[in-house]
Amino acid sequence: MKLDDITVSKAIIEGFMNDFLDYTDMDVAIGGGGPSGLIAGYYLAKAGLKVALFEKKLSMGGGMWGGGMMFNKIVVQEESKRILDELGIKTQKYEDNYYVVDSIECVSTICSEACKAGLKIFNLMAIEDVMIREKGVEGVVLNWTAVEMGGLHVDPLTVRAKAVVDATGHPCEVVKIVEGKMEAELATKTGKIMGEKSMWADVAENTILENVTEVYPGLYVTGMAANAVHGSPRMGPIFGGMLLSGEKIAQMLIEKLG
Ligand code: 48F
Repeated sequence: MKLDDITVSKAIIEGFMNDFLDYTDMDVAIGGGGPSGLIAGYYLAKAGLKVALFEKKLSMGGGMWGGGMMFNKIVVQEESKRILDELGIKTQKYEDNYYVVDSIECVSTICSEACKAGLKIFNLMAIEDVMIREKGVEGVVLNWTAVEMGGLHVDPLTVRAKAVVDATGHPCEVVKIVEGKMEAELATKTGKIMGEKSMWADVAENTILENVTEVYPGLYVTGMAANAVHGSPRMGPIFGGMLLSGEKIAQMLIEKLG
């Protein structure tokens, strides 16, 4: 078959533009493609909601690829193992309640299953602002990561969503944007971002599910962002809370949005 480079270009441009246009309006916009954002996207898409995930880096997976201190294994506890079983990810029992998982298999499979379920992923794009209207947060403002990296003065574009999920991990970037711009208080004990506390897996993993909340009308937190916003500890390379909090935010939004 004779190949034409221009046809290759046109196929890519048209394919991307069709997707991007389609997702100027959606049910749920997720910021961050770490484990919590991907799991949230998987369950939301599986339930038939129109959901896109915006990840500022080239690849999905956030802090999961690197395991613990670059040993590419992660640990999950019994309570979350069923999610990995559902996705067909191998777990190896260590002792008691602990299972060891290959972080590469884990990230790549979650990502693949989420895409197959219907999650639309846009990588290399960052949420740099939010659209706030009468009801609260009603969309996100996007720009290419390269614009920020290059220090270029380029205006962003806005897309509409019925709900926005901050899954940006430790920096809780989307909530930080809202906190910085609004006089209204966040739905936390102090009305502000409380900040994550020092590593304590037991407390962190046991408080994360109650931290999965709507922190401002239309804006929800999951994953490490939930613990950072509500002032709970970090947990390091144990990932059950990330999986379960992704599942929980999906359940909340499926119930709310139908
Ligand atoms: O940090 P990350 O993996 O978040 P998570 O899902 O999981 C946390 C764990 O990895 C680990 C932990 C677990 O035990 O403590 O740290 O809560 O993934 C967050 C993703 O969000 C992206 C970032 O590149 C990363 O891949 N991100 C951050 N800011 C933005 C963003 C932004 N403004 N727009 C889009 N993506």
